[in-house]
Amino acid sequence: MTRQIVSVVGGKDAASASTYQSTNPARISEVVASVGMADADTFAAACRTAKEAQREWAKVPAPVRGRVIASIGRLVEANAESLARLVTEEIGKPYAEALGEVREIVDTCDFFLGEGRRLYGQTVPSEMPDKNLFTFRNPVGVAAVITAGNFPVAVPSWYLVPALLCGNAVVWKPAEYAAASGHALYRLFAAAGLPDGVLNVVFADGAETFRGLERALEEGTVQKVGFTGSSEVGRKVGELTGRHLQSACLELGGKNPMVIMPDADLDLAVEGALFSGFGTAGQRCTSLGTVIVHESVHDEFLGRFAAAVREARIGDPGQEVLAGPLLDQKFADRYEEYLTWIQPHHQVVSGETGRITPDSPRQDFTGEGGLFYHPVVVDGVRPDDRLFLEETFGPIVGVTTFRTLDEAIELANLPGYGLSSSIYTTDARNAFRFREGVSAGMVSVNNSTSGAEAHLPFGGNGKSGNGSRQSGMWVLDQFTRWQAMNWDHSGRLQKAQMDVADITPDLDFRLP
Ligand code: UN1
Repeated sequence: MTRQIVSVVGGKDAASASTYQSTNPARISEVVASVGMADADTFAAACRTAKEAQREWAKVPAPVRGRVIASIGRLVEANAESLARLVTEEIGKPYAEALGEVREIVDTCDFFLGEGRRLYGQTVPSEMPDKNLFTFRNPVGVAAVITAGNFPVAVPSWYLVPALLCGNAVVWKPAEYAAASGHALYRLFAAAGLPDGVLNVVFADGAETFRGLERALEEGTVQKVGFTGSSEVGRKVGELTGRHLQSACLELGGKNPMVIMPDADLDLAVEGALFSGFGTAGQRCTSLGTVIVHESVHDEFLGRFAAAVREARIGDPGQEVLAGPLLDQKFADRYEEYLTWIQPHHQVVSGETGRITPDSPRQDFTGEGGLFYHPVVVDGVRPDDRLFLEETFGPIVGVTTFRTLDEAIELANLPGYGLSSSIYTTDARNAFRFREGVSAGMVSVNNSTSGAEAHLPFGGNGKSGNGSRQSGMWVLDQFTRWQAMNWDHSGRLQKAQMDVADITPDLDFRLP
């Protein structure tokens, strides 16, 4: 029987305005969940409910909130297989990767459960006697979190877990095509004992969500927006929040470069390029965009890379495959558009392109009934090609060459994104020069562009984001506001900067 799911606001099922069918991209005729879709009114109402609930939640001592986060981690761990199976079923992520994704939620909980006992403020010396200065981290209030479906449970947890730990309430809008996974995660959070209304999940399309968010911002019920998705929508969210004097936490796309130096271990580089280019069917925001390989090792690298890609298994995500299908029909349609960017001056070195079908099989896999695509490597990409400049979410990797490291860094930065990057080299000087010059928020050395660990700052610059960072202690600045307090117990008005003791130095003093 098909799952029926609807938004949950204040602990209760909310009204739906229409229905969306979330399907299995490996077998598109299979409906994973029938999703009741809410409208802008429900979104705005959820924000009002969250605002009410937040007042009490903020009063719960942070160490106690930390215990709730600990329980969420335990519940996710105890349900890891069923959650991962659902992720595989709903978005076609290979099961091993889906399990890794679930692990990332547990890692996030492990990190933040301790933060409940830390969430440090400071005591700071005053310039006057009998006066004490302090800093406190206050919750921001209500966070509206809008997430993509390529990481339908891990990336949301990067927002939800720290936001809740810090004493905020959350209205979460997952991607429609990953609604069942989102709903399952919501239920695990709720089972940990979060009071009703502290976490709300709203299923709605982009337009209704945007209108609902606009209204909530006008009503003053949202103080922070977290958004993971395309640079295009990120700009709109940034504009909207900017009008309300807020800065959103934006995690956007990437055109992530991999530089291969002449001294690189080429087999290692091939392995890294294969995983970051085609793992998750190239649908991570950290997926490899362009390989920038030194001209002296270009032919050797390309030969080995093309061979590895030709051999890679694409297929049923329940099996041991490098990649399963694309996430959803709309991603398949967009990907087919990216394939039209291949120009006569390019060379496709990976074999077939396009959908895997009985007429265009891959080894013995015919891809019937699913959104399966051949992985594509395009050589001869030039700096003014769309393939070089724009994110191509899906299994396609460009290859270009360079002569000097400075040139490689310039090429790496040229598209104007700045999420992840990688360099393969055996010389520490190259690694550090690359780190210094590259615009990306994340740099890998002898490792792929994807697979960041859950407790390092995650985020990008330029078209990849507005400089906000998620994960680890850095995300605390997204979900708390610093408050400075001074307490004068001298019994008189001591004026800052004016009533300060002066110790007079002899500045003319010189040693003989
Ligand atoms: C994303 O695609 O939005 O670093 C996040 C990685 C993963 C997260 C990707 N840990 O590839």
